[in-house]
Amino acid sequence: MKNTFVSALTALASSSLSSAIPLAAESSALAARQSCENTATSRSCWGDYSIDTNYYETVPNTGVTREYWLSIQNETVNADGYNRQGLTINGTIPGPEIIADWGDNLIIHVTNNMEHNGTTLHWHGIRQLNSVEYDGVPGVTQCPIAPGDSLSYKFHATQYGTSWYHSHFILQYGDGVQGPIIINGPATADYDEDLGAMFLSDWSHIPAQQLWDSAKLGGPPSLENGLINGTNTYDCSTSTDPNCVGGGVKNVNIFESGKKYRLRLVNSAVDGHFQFSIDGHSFTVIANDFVPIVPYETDNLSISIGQRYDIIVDANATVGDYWLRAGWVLACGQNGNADEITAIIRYDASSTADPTTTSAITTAATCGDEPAASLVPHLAMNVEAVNNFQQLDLGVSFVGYTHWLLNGSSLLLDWADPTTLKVFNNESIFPTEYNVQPLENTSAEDIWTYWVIEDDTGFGITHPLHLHGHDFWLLAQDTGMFNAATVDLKLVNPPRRDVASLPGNGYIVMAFKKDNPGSWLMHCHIAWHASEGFAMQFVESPSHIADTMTADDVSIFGDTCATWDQYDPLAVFQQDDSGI
Ligand SMILES: *[C@@H]1O[C@H](CO)[C@@H](O)[C@H](O)[C@H]1NC(C)=O
Ligand SMILES: *[C@@H]1O[C@H](CO)[C@@H](O)[C@H](O)[C@H]1NC(C)=O
Ligand SMILES: *[C@@H]1O[C@H](CO)[C@@H](O)[C@H](O)[C@H]1NC(C)=O
Ligand SMILES: *[C@@H]1O[C@H](CO)[C@@H](O)[C@H](O)[C@H]1NC(C)=O
Ligand SMILES: *[C@@H]1O[C@H](CO)[C@@H](O)[C@H](O)[C@H]1NC(C)=O
Ligand SMILES: *[C@@H]1O[C@H](CO)[C@@H](O)[C@H](O)[C@H]1NC(C)=O
Ligand SMILES: *[C@@H]1O[C@H](CO)[C@@H](O)[C@H](O)[C@H]1NC(C)=O
Ligand SMILES: *[C@@H]1O[C@H](CO)[C@@H](O)[C@H](O)[C@H]1NC(C)=O
Ligand SMILES: *[C@@H]1O[C@H](CO)[C@@H](O)[C@H](O)[C@H]1NC(C)=O
Ligand SMILES: [Cu+2]
Repeated sequence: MKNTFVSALTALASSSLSSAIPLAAESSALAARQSCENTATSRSCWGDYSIDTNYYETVPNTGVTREYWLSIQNETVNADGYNRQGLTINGTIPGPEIIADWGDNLIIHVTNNMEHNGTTLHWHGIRQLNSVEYDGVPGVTQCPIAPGDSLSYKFHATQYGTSWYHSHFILQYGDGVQGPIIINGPATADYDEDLGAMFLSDWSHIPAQQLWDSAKLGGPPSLENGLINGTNTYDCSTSTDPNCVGGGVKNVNIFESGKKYRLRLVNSAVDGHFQFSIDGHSFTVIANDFVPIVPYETDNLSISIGQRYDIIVDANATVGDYWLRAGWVLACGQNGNADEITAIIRYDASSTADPTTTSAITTAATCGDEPAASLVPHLAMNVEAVNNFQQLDLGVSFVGYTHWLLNGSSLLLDWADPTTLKVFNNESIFPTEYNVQPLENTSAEDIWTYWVIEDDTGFGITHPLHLHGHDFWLLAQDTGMFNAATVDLKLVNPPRRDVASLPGNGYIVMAFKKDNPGSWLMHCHIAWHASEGFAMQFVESPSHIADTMTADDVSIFGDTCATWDQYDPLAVFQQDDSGI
């Protein structure tokens, strides 16, 4: 296998690929627009661009390159007063904030400083337009980064807003390999201050990887706690466990009366579905995932794993201390500290009092997403009438352990032979367990593709589905069986995003544009389910993938595989999950 890919890569590298496909840059129409500065009272502005710019076609070219160095390491962590072995990025959970402006180039140098695991980083929601080799999925877009090796991920920030990066290798993100990525850009409503990303997650006292052997035999395990931006308290007062040392703290943010604060919410859990709220405050929602939306007001927000919501909170309550809640929705899973996954908002920085709990909202009884009617993209885009649905039914089988099936097949990848490499080798028939759906456009007009995912398991579990490489248009999302004759499709400016929930015993209909050559994963973002094979990949315009890579990209890709191949035979631990 090694020989084949080396020759394939040599062939590619020498085929005079001098430059990648250029990104859409300034259009002359926009040059005519009057430049307008982004300030607290003009957040829709962005220089020569604005909130009205069609960011799928037009992206600023700032010429700025932002470089970051990240180290993935294995160490004892204490997020909530309990000592355990964890995996961090530069020593923290969440990892360092990666921040850039819309249109910047990013170069992120990732070093695997773990002793016994490969790794990758996936930039969740980033389209990776014409840069599939930096999407960070082992066995799909790259070989894993071997212990001691480094990989420099390079991509252009074609979108703006809030997201997270995380390992896509086994269950590593559940053990801490996750961090915020923020791309500054215009917004659909004004605010004074940006408080940055706020991660909502669940947290285990036993490493997720140690739970895997039992977790895979049944439903997701109940983890001990949840964290807000990497921190929480945990009651060790009656514990005799020597690792329960106590001293965990709540995340605290200070509000100044009269100001408006932007918060960037990210659900980075392995199993948790959150209903976010702040006692005594309503707030305005301005973006879902990387898509700015028409602002709407609410006092609670349902956030599925992988989803992001940007909100603006008006500091207009009576001066005091308030709980901010990542309300655990019990209908979707269990947690040992479900009622106390909280943070604190204070109007007086010197206060140390615990908030009173009088104004808590009632926790939702169901796991669904925000209603589609609330999620109206600001940049309105319609979908062409549907002419051809393709359907994938979700099933389950128990062969040794739980395997989720899409159209009868559970994902199983060979890390050393990623899909992209197979494409370079001109293979057009993929192993069944790679769960490949080919996507080709026959003409420039043949751009849309339509997919139905239907839950036929009878389990009634809601699954957050995440698509790589694209935003999708959410045409329908309902319980019951899909029926093409009767389904009520929303074709006029439907919600557009990169994660949506497949309702238990229901279906989802999505459309997206075949405009990005690559191998793109679609998977359930419940980490246990992804490890249990609930995933497939679209291999889109494979004959154009090589055109998107420079000779440099090709040789970097080859180096990562070559180093992994040298490591693999010595691996202490063998692959024991789907690979993602
Ligand atoms: C794949 O096909 C292309 C175009 O036909 C050719 O140039 C290239 O050498 C082939 N690569 C391999 C590894 O066979
Ligand atoms: C992460 O740690 C490395 C050293 O391991 C350091 O060079 C780098 O600056 C750190 N990165 C950030 C973003 O703090
Ligand atoms: C982390 O360190 C522990 C303790 O030394 C070790 O057992 C484990 O294999 C290490 N994990 C990785 C991923 O290197
Ligand atoms: C990763 O490391 C953990 C120990 O931390 C081990 O249990 C697991 O089997 C390793 N997995 C792989 C695929 O290396
Ligand atoms: C959360 O942590 C990140 C660093 O990972 C920091 O940039 C951000 O400001 C914090 N957000 C809040 C709301 O505390
Ligand atoms: C605070 O602001 C929200 C808008 O975010 C508004 O709905 C609410 O009525 C205001 N509350 C008070 C007490 O002014
Ligand atoms: C949550 O917000 C929605 C509106 O977005 C509202 O209809 C519902 O009553 C709220 N739920 C609770 C428990 O407050
Ligand atoms: C599902 O599997 C069947 C039988 O293997 C096959 O005929 C069909 O094309 C598959 N459907 C899709 C959308 O891949
Ligand atoms: C497929 O669509 C792209 C636009 O995304 C276009 O450039 C390309 O020519 C189309 N392919 C064919 C075969 O028409
Ligand atoms: Cu799932």
